[in-house]
Order: sequence, then structure tokens, then C-alpha cells
Amino acid sequence: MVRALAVSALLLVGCSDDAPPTGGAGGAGAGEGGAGGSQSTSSGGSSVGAGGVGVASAGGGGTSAGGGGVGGEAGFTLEVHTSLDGAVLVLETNLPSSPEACALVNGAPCADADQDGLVDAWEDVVLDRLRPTLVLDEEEQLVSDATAMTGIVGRVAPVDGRVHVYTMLGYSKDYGSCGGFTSHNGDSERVVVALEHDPARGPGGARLSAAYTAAHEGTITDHGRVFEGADLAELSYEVDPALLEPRWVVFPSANKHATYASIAICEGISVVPCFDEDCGPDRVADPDDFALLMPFVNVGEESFPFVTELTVIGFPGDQAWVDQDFCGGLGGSGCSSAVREKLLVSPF
Ligand SMILES: [Ca+2]
Ligand SMILES: [Ca+2]
Ligand SMILES: [Ca+2]
Repeated sequence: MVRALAVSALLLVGCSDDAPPTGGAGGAGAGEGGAGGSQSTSSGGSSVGAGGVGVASAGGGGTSAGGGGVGGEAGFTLEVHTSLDGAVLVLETNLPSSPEACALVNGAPCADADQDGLVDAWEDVVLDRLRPTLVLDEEEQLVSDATAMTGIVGRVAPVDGRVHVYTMLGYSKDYGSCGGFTSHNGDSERVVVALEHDPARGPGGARLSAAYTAAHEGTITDHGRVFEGADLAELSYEVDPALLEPRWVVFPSANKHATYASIAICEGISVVPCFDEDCGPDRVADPDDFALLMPFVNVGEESFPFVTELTVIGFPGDQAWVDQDFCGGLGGSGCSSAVREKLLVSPF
């Protein structure tokens, strides 16, 4: 059953930074979850998965590290905020992204267990705050499928002078189109963002530099898109109801889960009749029931993984770093593309 995130009315956030001080508590809680250390962080994020909605997931993670669990050391209080600078999402945090800078901050969690040159707790903050909320179509079957599982397999790594944030959007099933045609176990979709360091936002500050939404990736009907420069203004944001700060929103097509940056882009795509794309909850009593913030797990890097097998995020038998089809924890054949390629292939 989908745990719907209570998203109040998809408020478009127009202006820059208005970060409410109280919202910070939620943010910090989330972040501290991440700060708990690489391993626990990852599982913290995912265990949330079992329990509840993404935002809760953040908080859930927080419990592991919360209350000074951050290495058990006093003297560092994680601060995390998101805001919009014009049309560009920015992340502000006092946790440095580089282990060298982090080592100079008393009490900060600086482990880099996946050895990619980024503080693991910072990677978790990024996944927590920059992963998108999914706004589903009113005909999306997973909303009423009590057996449905969803979860994000995440990787954060330096690539070509920027930081890439890979989020494999995992669904236990692709329900197919045209009455179940092309349905299969496991659905591995993704979005990817590239970040640039933004020192004005603190030692871990970052701003969105590019975003990619995958839609039928690698097929003849591939409608994936890269947003960069002025096109970043086409992305959609909501006020996260738990954090009261902006969060990215994307729109998966009904039952196939191709991911679009806006309803207009989704519904502007027509392939062939009956295979066209529908996005967004139209004519429903409560749109909040169709907002989904998936729990996440940071799987580290291929050479130094935090997680390999994906039971922790609800997909037993599936693998993060093996070149095998993703079956959404259900097994079978004719499933979806390997998670590994969703984490390693740059769309930029
Ligand atoms: Ca790292
Ligand atoms: Ca990493
Ligand atoms: Ca799909």
C-alpha cells in the first residue's frame, strides 16, 4: 500500500529563501539520521521505508543518530535547509561535503566509508532533501495495491567536477498500459541531478546545476530530458509539508512510471493512442493521496558499497551492484533494467 505523503496542494514555491526556523528542526532531524554514520545512515533511510513516508523516513533515520548519536560527540548540531534562489534549488548546510574540511569541524560526522571523497553523512543529507516527491496519476494502480513496494536506491558521487545524485525510483511492479499490456515485475525508473558547490550556503552548500528525468529510457519512445541553465525553471517544487521548505516534485505516468518534470510535459507526449501518457491526480477527492515520497537507501560506491542486496529497501533478491534485472523484490523474468546502470550511467 502506498503511504501517501500529505502534500498540501502542491504549492508552487516562487520566491527565494524563506526558511522558517522551526522547519529546521525537521531538517536537522533528517540530517542527523544521515549523520549517524554511513552504514546506519543507509539503513536508517531505508528502514524508514518500512514504516512510513519519506519525510518520516528522514526522521526515522534521525532516530538512529538523533540525540547526539552523531558519533556520540557533542559540539556539532547539523543544520540543513533548502530554498529557491530564483528558479534554482539550493541546499544550505553546515556539514562540509569534503572530509578534509569536515575534519576541522568539532564533532562533525566525517566518515567517507565508500571512499568517494564525499562525507557520507553529507551524501545522506543530499538524498534526504533533494530526492523528489512523486505526484501520481489518478489511475495509478499502486495507490490501491496493498502489496506494492516503492523505494529509492541512491548514489551520490563526484563526477566531472560536480556531484551527481542518482536516484533509482524502484516500484515492485510496472502495471503496463492499455489494460496491463507490457506489465512486468519490477520497475526501475530514475531521476538524476548534478550539483555545484555553493560556499555561500555553508561548507556543504550546493545548488542544482542540472536535472534529468528518465522516461522510457533506452527505448524507441525515450522521452528523457535534461534540464540545465534556463530550463531549470521548468522544474516543479512544492512546500514539503513536514519541513516547510521547498522540495522537487516529479510526475510519473500512470502505471508505467515514466517520470516527467511537469504535468504539461507528460501530457504533451503522445506516442500512439492508448499508449499516451497521463500524469497528475485529476478529479480526485484528495490529491494528497497521490503524493509519494519514497524512502531511500544510500548504497555507496561499487568498489566500497554500503549495501548490495536490496532487502533493506523492500526488494529482496534484487541487487544494487550486480548486472541483473530489477524485479521489485518479486523475482521472475522479463523484469526491468538493472539498478546498477541507473546508478552508474551519467545522463549529462
Ligand atoms: Ca562518501
Ligand atoms: Ca557515494
Ligand atoms: Ca515503467
